[in-house]
Amino acid sequence: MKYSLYLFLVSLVLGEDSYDDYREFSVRVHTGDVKGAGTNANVFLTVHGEYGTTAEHYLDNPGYDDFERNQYDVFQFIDVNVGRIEKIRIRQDDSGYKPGWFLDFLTVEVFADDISATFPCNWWLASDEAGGIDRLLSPGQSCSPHGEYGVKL
Ligand SMILES: [Ca+2]
Ligand SMILES: [Ca+2]
Repeated sequence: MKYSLYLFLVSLVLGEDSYDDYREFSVRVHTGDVKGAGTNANVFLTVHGEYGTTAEHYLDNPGYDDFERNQYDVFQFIDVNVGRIEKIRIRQDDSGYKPGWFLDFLTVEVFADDISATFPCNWWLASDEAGGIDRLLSPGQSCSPHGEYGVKL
């Protein structure tokens, strides 16, 4: 697995003590099933947790048309161990044709620590919709201006 190799290389650079401070994050995204939901804009995710914050990660499966209507997409990246997930920043760069994106939900998981956080956005990330293209969300928090959806905090 390429991520195992990556972890190995990280461990060589940082030393064994630091190896344990890195985690593989798995991100599962469902684009909504409404007209125009899909996007070809570039999408970026940052994870904020109890111990710190990841870099901003470009969510892309190369050669694949991500973020299309009613489609599930899965992404993985390695970054620092942030512990319990407290917030995410999700944004798109408004590029491409009809870049508005209807994000149904997004789940971030760290399998190694049995950590999972779901963000039931249920709304547009679009420059012409409430909230715009750049959102900071807590677990269970909807993006919708029409009120909560899913898990109540
Ligand atoms: Ca796309
Ligand atoms: Ca669109």
